[in-house]
Amino acid sequence: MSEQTVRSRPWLTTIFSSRTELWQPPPIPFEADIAIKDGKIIALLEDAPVSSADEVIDATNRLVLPGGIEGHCHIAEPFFGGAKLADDFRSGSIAAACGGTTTIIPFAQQIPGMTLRQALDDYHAKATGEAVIDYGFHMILSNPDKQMLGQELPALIADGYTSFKVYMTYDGLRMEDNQILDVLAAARAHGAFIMVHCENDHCISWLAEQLERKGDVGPEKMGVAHGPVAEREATHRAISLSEVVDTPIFIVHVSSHQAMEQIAWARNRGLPIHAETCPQYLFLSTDDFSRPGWEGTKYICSPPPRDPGNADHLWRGIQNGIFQLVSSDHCPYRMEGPGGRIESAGELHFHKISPGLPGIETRLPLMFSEGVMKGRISLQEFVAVTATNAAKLYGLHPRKGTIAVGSDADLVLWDTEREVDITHDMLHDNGDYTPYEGRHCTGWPVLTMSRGTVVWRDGEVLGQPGRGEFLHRELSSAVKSYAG
Ligand code: DUC
Ligand code: ZN
Ligand code: ZN
Repeated sequence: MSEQTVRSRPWLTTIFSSRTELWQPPPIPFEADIAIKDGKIIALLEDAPVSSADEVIDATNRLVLPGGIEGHCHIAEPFFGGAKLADDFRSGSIAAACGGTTTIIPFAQQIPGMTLRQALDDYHAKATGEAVIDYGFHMILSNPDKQMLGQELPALIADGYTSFKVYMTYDGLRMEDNQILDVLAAARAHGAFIMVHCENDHCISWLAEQLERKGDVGPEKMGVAHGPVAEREATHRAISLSEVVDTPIFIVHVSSHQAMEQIAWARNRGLPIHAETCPQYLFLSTDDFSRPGWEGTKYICSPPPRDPGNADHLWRGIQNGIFQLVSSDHCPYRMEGPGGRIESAGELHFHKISPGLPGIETRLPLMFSEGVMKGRISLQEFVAVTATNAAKLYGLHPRKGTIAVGSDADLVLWDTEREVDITHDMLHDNGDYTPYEGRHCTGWPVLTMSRGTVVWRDGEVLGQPGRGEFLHRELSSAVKSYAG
């Protein structure tokens, strides 16, 4: 039994009521002390009796916010192209915690031939004893047969795995429209929330072939083969499939304003379409591909960053509520060494480079600095798109994503005045670069607490591997509210 108080008076503490529903304006920030017992918040007090606490954490001059929830990250997956993913659950969860994130929901990828349960067992074995913060899993579906959709899927939902991802591209993972319809019908029947990677596979492979014939395969051609039209078309198709079945979906990593416009169109028609964008589409652009040699390949992900100017549209999408989340799509590699991107690609060819960028630790600081500090979004919007909405959409609210009595004490203290130039040396993932090298941030998380335990403080990692717990998740708020 332990009792703690985060004493922030007379400084700012942000409280979000556990009754706040998605997209309602969140309450205003106010000052309070936060009393914590056994990892839970037990009181929000004007003046806590600090003498009775085992530990008092001084939050003077700090902003106290709910810990971030990372709803889109790739950790310890077996493959993505030829290179090896750099992070396991220890390094990935430590990097997340150091960047102010207290919950991660990575993907568990079903290798063809495996049952969903076998795939999950595999990921549990990888996470157990390693994760320093709490975690859940979204399951990637690749083989939607009757047995899986009729029996495995409902059993998994009952066990707390309530969100599933399908791909419209990538050999070995891609589903045809009829298969996606089957998945959506099963989701509707059993309450699953389906996340969709929207890119038109045929457009991509056709365009890539044209470029290859001409030998025009530099990193910048990623943006041509995976052009906005391929994303826009697939986004519209996913929306249509959702409409046919009449069930909510979540569109992951929206990169282009063209795809965003499809989502805005759908939402204006009252369709239950939810979506995220990612820092790489807000802070990087096609210009980054023209960096010399292998440098340009550091920005290859799928879908890729778009033209300069596209990001302004996406910011408006965040401001207007078209996007409910900003997630990292953390997919870390090493450039150098065995299993690295250079060795596995063998040549500078946009389609031989394993797609993906690291970003689990920089997501919150970049969004805080460029979003809140530059006045693009309010503090409440920042918390909503990085934590609260993820908790709701992924069935963790009000246990996570809020500072409220009864919620887990997953808190982050921010130094809003800290000036930081990002370098990979200061980060904690197991890759060997950051696409944000040299970028300046104002504001940085200086203490991260997970269920009352400080896991990151003033530059020191304190969380013990294995202390992170698996989270059984409820149905998505999107599914519950749509079912009425
Ligand atoms: N795109 C994905 O869909 N997943 C991982 C990395 C990437 O670039
Ligand atoms: Zn994807
Ligand atoms: Zn991804």
